[in-house]
Amino acid sequence: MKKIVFLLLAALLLCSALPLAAIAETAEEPIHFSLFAKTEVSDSPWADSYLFKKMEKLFNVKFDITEINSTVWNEKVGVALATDGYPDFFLSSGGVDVSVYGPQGIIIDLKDLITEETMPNLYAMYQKYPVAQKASMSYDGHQYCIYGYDRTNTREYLQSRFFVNTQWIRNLGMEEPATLDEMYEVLKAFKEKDADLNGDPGNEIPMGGSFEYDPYSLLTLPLTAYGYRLA
Ligand SMILES: [Ca+2]
Repeated sequence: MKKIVFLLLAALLLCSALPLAAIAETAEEPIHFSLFAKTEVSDSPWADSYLFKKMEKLFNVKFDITEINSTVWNEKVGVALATDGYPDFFLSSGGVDVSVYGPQGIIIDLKDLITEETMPNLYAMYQKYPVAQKASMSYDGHQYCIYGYDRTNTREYLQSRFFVNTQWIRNLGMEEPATLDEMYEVLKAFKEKDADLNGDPGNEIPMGGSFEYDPYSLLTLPLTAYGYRLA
């Protein structure tokens, strides 16, 4: 039975350069790997991506990519798995039920294959962030996929954010607010005092935004202080 591996894009970057580099030194013709990639209508071709071009050049491999739209992904993958017409890899986020196809032996267990020798970069990442490997483990204790691990602060995902005029704060002899209460006092001072020092205490608008569109809403912004996430 043909064996396949299910993995994510980010994980591809983490795979070891050493074994494949060794291949690149000895093989004249590139080794082909077939790949099903889950796509959205707005996606540009995977084959044109920097990532795949970089890997093909570095490791003398060629990815034969079949792009499958997310709307028909489950159907196409289901048929492929039922007919042995599946590729070497799947590239998607949770698009294949590894808990079903793993125990059947269709998707191979990577746990013992990820070693310091075979995949030093991924191995080192797992040593540093064990949760990254735990998140990729199946309920049966095997690892049928490699999930990416993004440690970006969720606040950095915000589409929009508010800014405060620190010059006005300095003009009023105040400190930059670190709490909602302090924020309230600063905005109140902006409203009541001459923050821009033009002699008119009534021309400042303390805060601007919208009440209609969530990411810019003045109502939801303070909620981020309590963990509410603006997407
Ligand atoms: Ca003023």
